Amino acid sequence: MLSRLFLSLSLAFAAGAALPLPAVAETTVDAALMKVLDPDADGTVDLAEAKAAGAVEFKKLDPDNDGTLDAKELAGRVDEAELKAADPDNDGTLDLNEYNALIEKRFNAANPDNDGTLDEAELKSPAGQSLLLLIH
Ligand SMILES: [Ca+2]
Ligand SMILES: [Ca+2]
Ligand SMILES: [Ca+2]
Repeated sequence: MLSRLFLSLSLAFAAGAALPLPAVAETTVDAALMKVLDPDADGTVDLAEAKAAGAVEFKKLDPDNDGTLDAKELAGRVDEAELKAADPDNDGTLDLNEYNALIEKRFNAANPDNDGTLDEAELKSPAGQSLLLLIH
């Protein structure tokens, strides 16, 4: 009886894993998202598009409008070690230039074929999801 239950549970898990449902914290990469991130509608996101979207996101994350993002404002998107690495002037916050450099770093990590653009599959990869945290 127990093993039967276990078997049906395993089957349910296997079926669930086959569905193209994203995990909870992931950004869904769909037509609506691409419309925002891909204004030239060529089906991919290039670095300029990523930075443009990042500038919009930066503004959203900076409600006190002081031009920098601190650890609190970056919570859930940039962890402490990454913030340190992305903060060469060591003031504990990221300005837009530092934020852009971090976008570029994550963009390159998400672009293993090095073709200058991210397609939907690359945006869905873990590295792509990490970039989306900064630009959407
Ligand atoms: Ca594009
Ligand atoms: Ca800084
Ligand atoms: Ca690519």
